[in-house]
Amino acid sequence: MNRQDYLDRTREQLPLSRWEHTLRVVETAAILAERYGADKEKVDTAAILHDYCKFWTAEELIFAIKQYKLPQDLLLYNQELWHGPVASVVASKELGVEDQEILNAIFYHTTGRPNMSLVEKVVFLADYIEPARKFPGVDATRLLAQENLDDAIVLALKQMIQFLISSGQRVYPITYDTLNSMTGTNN
Ligand code: DGI
Ligand code: FE
Ligand code: FE
Ligand code: FE
Repeated sequence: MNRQDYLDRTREQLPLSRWEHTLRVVETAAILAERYGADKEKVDTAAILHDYCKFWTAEELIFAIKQYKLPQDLLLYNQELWHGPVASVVASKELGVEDQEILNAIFYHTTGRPNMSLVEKVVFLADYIEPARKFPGVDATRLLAQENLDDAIVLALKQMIQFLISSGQRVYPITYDTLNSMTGTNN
């Protein structure tokens, strides 16, 4: 499959508003890739496909998590965490994506993970700061994203975790692990 196939297939999966989000993530990710020297083609493919399964039903996502033997603990956390790992497997099995860095960027786009590659970091941050995102702290994150990729990701993770805690939601451990891995020990 070529780029146009990825775009066409993704558009078929998504309502218009989510498709437009995807296009904004593609654009934002391209700017970050340019700034930080990430592989543009990998970033582009991962950004196009990152929310491929966002509108699958909970039943479909649960079925896929079991069938493909994805981490079963995902099922104990927010449903928002399910679409990335499932999209990564679908990209591999149905869309012919073979590159592990692209597949990881899709898999971990919601949670992040310790030791993300440059491609993963760019997709993670682009998803958080694309121009239509409107939550407290997003502008500060956008500004930092122009200066330092890791600092911007750390701020994004802190804000995400604070939001989850303040709204009474569980935080998936990998999200904490990612923040810890990017924070000094202070001793
Ligand atoms: O799919 P998108 O809306 O574009 O963005 P996303 O895949 O990054 O999903 C973000 C949502 O996931 C956000 O509303 C917070 C929610 N979420 C729930 N539990 C967790 C979580 N995000 C992280 N990073 N970690 C969690 O444990
Ligand atoms: Fe997503
Ligand atoms: Fe995200
Ligand atoms: Fe997204």
